[in-house]
Amino acid sequence: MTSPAETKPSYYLTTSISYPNGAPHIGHAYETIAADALARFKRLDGYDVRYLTGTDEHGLKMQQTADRDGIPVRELATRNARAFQGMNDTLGTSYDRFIRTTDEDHYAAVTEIWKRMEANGDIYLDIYAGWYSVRDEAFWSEDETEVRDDGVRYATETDTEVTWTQEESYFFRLSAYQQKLLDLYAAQPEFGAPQSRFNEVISFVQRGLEDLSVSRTTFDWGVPVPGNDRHVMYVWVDALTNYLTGVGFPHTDSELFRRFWPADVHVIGKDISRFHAIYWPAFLMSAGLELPRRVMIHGHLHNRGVKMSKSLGNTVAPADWVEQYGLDQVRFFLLREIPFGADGSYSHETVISRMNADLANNFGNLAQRSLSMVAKNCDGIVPVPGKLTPADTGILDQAHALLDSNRAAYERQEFSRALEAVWLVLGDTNAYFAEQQPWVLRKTDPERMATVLYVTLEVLRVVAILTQPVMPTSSGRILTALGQGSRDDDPRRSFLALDQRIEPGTPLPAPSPVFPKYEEPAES
Ligand code: ME8
Repeated sequence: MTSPAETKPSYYLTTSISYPNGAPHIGHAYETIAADALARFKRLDGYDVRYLTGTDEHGLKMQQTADRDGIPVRELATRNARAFQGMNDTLGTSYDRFIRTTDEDHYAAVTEIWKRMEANGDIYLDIYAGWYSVRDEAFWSEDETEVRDDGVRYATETDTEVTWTQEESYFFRLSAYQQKLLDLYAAQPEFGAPQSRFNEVISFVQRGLEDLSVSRTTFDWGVPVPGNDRHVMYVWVDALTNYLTGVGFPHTDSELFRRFWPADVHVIGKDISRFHAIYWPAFLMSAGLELPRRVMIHGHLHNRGVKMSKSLGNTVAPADWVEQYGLDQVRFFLLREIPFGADGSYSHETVISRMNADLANNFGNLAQRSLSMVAKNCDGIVPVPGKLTPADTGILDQAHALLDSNRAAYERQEFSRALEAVWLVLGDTNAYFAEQQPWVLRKTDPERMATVLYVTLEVLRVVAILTQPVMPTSSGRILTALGQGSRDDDPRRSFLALDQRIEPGTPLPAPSPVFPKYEEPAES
């Protein structure tokens, strides 16, 4: 017998895995919320979704933080991995596995990919000498570094200190993959996105690729190289392979692997695009594995336009924001305010402006006004509409066209566009409501009032269904207020509910506001 999951198309998405060398900040939350919204959208749209997130626990940076704090590195990793799990709980994310690179099955996966790359002739032993940045966990060539006024040499691109490092190292023959990667980019123009960030990757590859140092001997906090445990693997070989571990690799004949590999999308930040769009496909080609379909590169968040840093004290803890503004408000703000591929800025003012204008006024107020009128004037039951006018059908058609435009936007991870389209319809519905004046019709033409209220409730239903991926709780509450969800076709489970319309005669609970206006706390 086939289970329902097997009849659905599969969809596998991942976030990057964060370094647990400190507490999560709002930038981490941003990536997580975006991936979660995508996972939820795809589930509602009928996919069997697997959503992976986790922590990247090995490497020199972790070791050095632990040494500085005077605690064993494993303890540091566990403590902060919990903090990242806690962030996911706070954000209400729907991941299927939280992977830690210290998990036992991950060692097996990393060992196997290494062996496959070695068997393919792509790994050799040599001496490495170069400028190493601990912060970036990467070597930079001389011309990618510069000595600044303080006499210290920095990696130009990342502003991190580099030191001259010389050691025996295994190398991956990345140079052999230049043409294969360019062929991949040409054959799969959607492999990297957005285009501007993908173009940077392509021109980097066009300039030529050097072989990559993929092992270290100066510390041992990592996965040992098979057959030579004086070396641990370069943390990026280890980290990237988490995406395979998450679907059961090395068990390539397992249900899980066959169902979900290759990944549909890796959601990552702009600083790690090279690792994902160059090294990762090269490793996979070498190991004879299929390539992910897409790498979606998001921008970074800045606090009032200023890069966040611990030393400036301008980082934001996700839990603080959730407490101050509310979870769905934070999720909505981040995805609506900033086009996903672009860098973006946030401030208290921009958050409350979105909360008050978009959520409280355009959505919450329309729901509260129309539902209160139904409670007062229609016995709390969805009214029977009369003959529809062009104004009615116009607004209903707009609302029902949103599924297609949202699908297209989510397919390209353009969350702000999806939400913008929904809010355009909400804006038009507010204008429709104001023009039709149902509170006047109540006396002059009650049947027409019933139709206007019916149309408004139906638009609200569509909007609530489509905004669930971003605001699961609040949109769910609007659906409850609209009497949705007691039947088999619960719109909380499937977009199929969009094929129908709200049913006249549905009893509605007494309405209560869902999106409060943000009020500044009184000064004490
Ligand atoms: O890079 N705004 O981990 P990480 C938005 N372990 N996103 C931000 C951000 C900001 N201000 N700051 C960081 C790593 N990020 C590796 C990944 S994947 C196999 C290994 C994003 O903890 C950053 O771009 O430094 C990355 O996508 C994620 O947070 C984790 O960063």
